[in-house]
Amino acid sequence: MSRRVLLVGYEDQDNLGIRYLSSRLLRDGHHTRIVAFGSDPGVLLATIRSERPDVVGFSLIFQYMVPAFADVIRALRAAGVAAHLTIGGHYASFEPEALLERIPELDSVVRFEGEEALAELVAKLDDPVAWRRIDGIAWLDRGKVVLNPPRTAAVPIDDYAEPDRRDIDYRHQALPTASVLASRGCPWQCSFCSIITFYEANGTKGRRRRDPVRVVDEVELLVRERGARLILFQDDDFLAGGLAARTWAHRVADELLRRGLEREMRFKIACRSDEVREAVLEPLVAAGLCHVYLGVESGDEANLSALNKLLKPEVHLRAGEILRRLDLSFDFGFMLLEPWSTLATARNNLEFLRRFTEDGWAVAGFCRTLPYVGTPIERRLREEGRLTGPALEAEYRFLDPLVDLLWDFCLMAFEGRNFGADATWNVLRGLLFDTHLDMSGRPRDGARDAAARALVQASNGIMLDVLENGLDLIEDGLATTLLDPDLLDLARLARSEDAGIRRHLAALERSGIEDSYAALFR
Ligand code: B12
Repeated sequence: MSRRVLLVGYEDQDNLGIRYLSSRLLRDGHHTRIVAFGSDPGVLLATIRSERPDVVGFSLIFQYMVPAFADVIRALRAAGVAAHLTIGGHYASFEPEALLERIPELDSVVRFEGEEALAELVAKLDDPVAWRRIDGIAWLDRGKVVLNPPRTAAVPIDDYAEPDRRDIDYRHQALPTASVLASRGCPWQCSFCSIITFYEANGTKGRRRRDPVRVVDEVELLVRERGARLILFQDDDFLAGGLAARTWAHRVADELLRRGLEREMRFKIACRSDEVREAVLEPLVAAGLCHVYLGVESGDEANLSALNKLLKPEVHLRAGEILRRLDLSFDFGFMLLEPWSTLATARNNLEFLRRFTEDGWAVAGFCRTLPYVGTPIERRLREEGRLTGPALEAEYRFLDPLVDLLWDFCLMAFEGRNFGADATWNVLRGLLFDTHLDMSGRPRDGARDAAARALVQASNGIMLDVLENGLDLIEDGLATTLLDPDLLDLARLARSEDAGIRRHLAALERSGIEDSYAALFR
């Protein structure tokens, strides 16, 4: 029986989760429609009225969005929507009970990789007994959460049909940008990340790599038939898996070159610093690699150990040098503070950021570690009795109240610079990516690239100087509260300087750096 399924998800970049679900349902002959999640339920309600779906599936990829999803789902029910409402994603997979208790308007939660479970749910929809027996879901039985047995049968990675992109008009994007997944999972066990626990619970521990020829088939279709010019590989770590992974990556590069695609597109990957080597990256650069997202996270040995990154700060510095030598732009994730941080580790991170970004080749920015669900850090903080509140709002204080003061100072001083979708950190990353990109029909403007780098150098310098002065005041006991006049002045200075940077940025931005670009770094 062909069913109508509406899939709703956050979509700054192609939401591959719902697009893989859609292509799986299309294979079974169902009718699917994909819409981006928006916090106004009215828009979705109108779509539901016109689409009349049997099932509405919500993709919750960021846990902080649970309240927004809850409001929309509640409003849909209140408006009389009778479709089966289901949800999936990391938070839903790890916390199905909490989610169903928080949003009892849902009918079910599909846990972990959802393609097969959703296909079975849709197929058995009109048999209320049968669908409630499906493995890998949770549902509400008169207010009581029922967790069905996990789904164990793993789907071979090359059996997944390519994501459904029928509705995406790449050609009208100023820089046509498409996302591709060349593998799923990651072998590394970083304590702040839920990828390994997610795929372990999915019965597919580690990393599964797709056939390189199939990966390039997908890229070729996107470039030559859909007009994509920039490919974002969304693999958590494109080079994870030692020699076998490097050989695999080089086969992807060889296949791109064999088809001459390096002349028509550029691509971005994410990887670790200890995977950055000239001999490993040069073949990828020849095939069109233009940008790397580096999982740096910290420049302090104790922090890196608490984050279980299994590498040293100098490995990051070496990776930065190699990426510069290969003329690759890069951006990186960075946590100034993790739950076991001290003022000394914060100072080491500050000094590391100075060395790593002093030339403005990359934007310095930071956040702090958040105890996301399913992560070893969340578990450890709970065991230490330091995590207060339910997983979703879980909060922790640092071991040293002076580190709490430092973090509160950072929030006050760098609110617009480091935090939020429109943070200067993100916009400057977008700018550097834009100015450094060099491809046929879009040659790099060397002067603009240098100007962008100078602006980033200035912004990095201001942030690090303010942070250093704030740290000095706190460490020397000269500032003991957030209301300390010197801290307030420093924060005011940081914000006014950042406003200055934003004015220069506006002047530099070629009119209308296309949204798709800025979205890259939001
Ligand atoms: C691409 C990506 C982004 C993109 C945005 C993508 C988009 N849609 O616009 C960008 C770069 C913007 C981004 C930013 C951030 N990201 Co991000 N991102 C990812 C990444 C690397 C890939 C997502 C993907 O394509 N996965 C592949 C698909 C196939 O898997 P999937 O999405 O899990 O979907 C499957 C299942 O979950 C399930 N499923 C999912 N949805 C649904 C729905 C239904 C109805 C069903 C039945 C099943 C189902 O079935 C799907 C198919 O198997 C993931 C890591 C990952 N591997 O998933 C992190 C991840 C989602 N990001 C994460 C985070 C924390 C962030 C940031 C907050 C980081 C930061 N500090 O800035 C920001 C937030 C930005 C913001 N706007 O608020 C975390 C979320 C953790 C959490 N518990 O909330 C993840 C899990 C990474 C991690 N290691 O922890 N991100």
